Amino acid sequence: MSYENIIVEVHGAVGLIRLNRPKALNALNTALIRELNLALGAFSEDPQIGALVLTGSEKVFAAGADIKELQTLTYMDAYLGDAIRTWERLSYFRKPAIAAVAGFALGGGCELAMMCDFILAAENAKFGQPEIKLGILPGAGGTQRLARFVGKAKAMELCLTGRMMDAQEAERCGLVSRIVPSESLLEEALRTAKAIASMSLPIAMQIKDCINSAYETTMTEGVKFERRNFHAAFATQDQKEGMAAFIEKRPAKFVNR
Ligand code: CO8
Repeated sequence: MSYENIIVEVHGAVGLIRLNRPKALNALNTALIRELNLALGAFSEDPQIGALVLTGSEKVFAAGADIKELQTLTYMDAYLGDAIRTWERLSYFRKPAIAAVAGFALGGGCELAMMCDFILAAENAKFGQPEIKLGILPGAGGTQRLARFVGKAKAMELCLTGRMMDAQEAERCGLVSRIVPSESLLEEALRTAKAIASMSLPIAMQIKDCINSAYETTMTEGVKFERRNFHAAFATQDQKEGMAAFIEKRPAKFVNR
C-alpha cells in the first residue's frame, strides 16, 4: 500500500505512522485522515503488531485540521457529511498507541495526539487548541479530552485564549507522560512501544480498556470492570507463563505476542 500523506513503517512488533505533509506543517486533510485510518486498520489486523507509534516530523506533529480545506465548509456539508466522524478511528484502535510529539501539536493535531494512550513530548513540543482564533471550536474531542487530561481551569484557559503551552507546562499539567530530548524522541518512543509490544497483547488491551473506562464510568463500576478483567487474565496462557518465568528467574516469553 502506498501513501501520499503519511509514511508507514514496521519496526519489529511496532507499527510506526509518520504524518507527512511537510509543506502544510502536516495539516490534517481528508486524504491524510483516510490514509491514517487505512494504516490503522492494517496494523489492527496484523497479528505481528503489538503497539503503535504516531509521530510527525522534528518540526511539527500537526498544525491542526487543514484550514484551507475547512474554509469553504458549510453547515450543511458538515452536518450531512458528519464532519469529523472519521477522525475518531484512532480512538478506537485497540492496541497500545503512543503519540511522539515534536514541534507543534495544534487543534486537530493536539486532538489526534490525545486519542493515543499517552504522549511522549520532545523538548520543542508545543500544544494548543487555537480554534477560537479561527472563529471555531475544537471539533475532534479537544474540549472533552483536554479537560480530562489537564483539568477544567487549564482546559478553559487554553481553549478560550488559544495560547500554546510548551513541553514543560504540558508535562506539569499531565498532558504528556514524559519529555524526551528532541534528538532521541523517535528512538525513545519506539523503545517504549517495543517494550509494551513484548508483553501479552490481550493483557495490554485489557489495561487500556480499564484505564479508559476510568474516564467513562463511576469508581464502583470501574473497579468492578477492572476486577472482571483481572479474573479473565487467569484464563490466559500468558498469566501462566509470566508467573512461571518470575519463579524460574527467567525472562517471560508470552504466547500472545
Ligand atoms: N492548515 C492549512 N495550512 C496550514 C496550517 C493549517 N492548519 N498550518 C500551517 N499551514 C501552512 C501555512 O498556510 C503555510 O503555507 P504556505 O507556505 O503555502 O503559506 C505553511 O503551512 C507554513 O505555515 P506558516 O508560514 O504559518 O509557519 P510558521 O512557522 O510561521 O507558523 C504555526 C507555524 C504557528 C503552526 C502556524 O502555521 C499556525 O498558526 N497554523 C495554524 C494552526 C491552527 O490554527 N490550527 C487549528 C486548525 S483548526 C482545527 O484543527 C480544528 C480541528 C477540528 C477537526 C475538523 C475536521 C473537519
